[in-house]
Amino acid sequence: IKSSRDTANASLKPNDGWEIPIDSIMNDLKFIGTGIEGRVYLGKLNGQNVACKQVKTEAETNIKHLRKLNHVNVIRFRGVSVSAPLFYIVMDYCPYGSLYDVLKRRREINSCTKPTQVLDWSKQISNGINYLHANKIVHRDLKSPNILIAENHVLKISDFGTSKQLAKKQGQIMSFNGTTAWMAPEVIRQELCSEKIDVWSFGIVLWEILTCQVPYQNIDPNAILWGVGKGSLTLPIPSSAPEGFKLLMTMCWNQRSVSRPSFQQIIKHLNISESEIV
Ligand code: ACK
Repeated sequence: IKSSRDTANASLKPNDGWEIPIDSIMNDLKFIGTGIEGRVYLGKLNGQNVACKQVKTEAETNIKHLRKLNHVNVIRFRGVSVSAPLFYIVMDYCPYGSLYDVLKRRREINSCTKPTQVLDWSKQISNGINYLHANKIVHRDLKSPNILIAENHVLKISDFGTSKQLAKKQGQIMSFNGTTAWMAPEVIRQELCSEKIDVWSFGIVLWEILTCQVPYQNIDPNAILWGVGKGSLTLPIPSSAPEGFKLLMTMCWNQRSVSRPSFQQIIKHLNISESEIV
């Protein structure tokens, strides 16, 4: 199992052919916000808007396994800028912020997502993660703040700082990453994990889109860890939701990770559910 961080020292020039001269982005950086991993800036590269995520060490700019990715629902990496003590990962800019922000705005005006949009968004997210899994990448921190919105309501999976490449044979990783409310029970219990941890998190994101609420909002994080880790706590499935979505959430929150659907199966399920919803 190799993560970008593990391989950094093995390569003398980790960013060969992938480096963006820091001067070409530095002149005009505007602060956008701070994520768990670091500050994000809006910059310009050859006249185009780009997002520049500041990371703490050069090792973190070694994102070799992410360079080849090319999918409409996955954020596109443009390169890295390395000029100690400043290190940036440069990617496409998404002007409409995160899915979390959009759902928050809806919550504030007591509005919610229409079923056709729930279907469209959940298909886009599944297509993006399915592509990552086909490339043996587990996201490990799938949640609405890490899903960005580009033009024409195109969703882009982002924040791969914690993603890991699965070992080819075993298909298992140890995962100490994640955000409490979106974490699968086996992550909480610190067991060996597979790509099915992203399926659990997808169920939480589907719930967020459907309800426009924050998952486990009034529950203490330690109580979430305890309850989900023991298998006694899941989110309340709204009774008014279309049956196809209810079933999908139940399947994603199966305690046994092997029994959760793959993203290929999720995409099929969403296609079948379409007739019920549209
Ligand atoms: O919710 P936001 O507006 O969307 O604020 C956070 C902040 O940076 C810290 O993560 C925003 N952000 C991250 N990556 C991008 C990107 N590629 N395009 C636009 N905004 C981004 C994120």
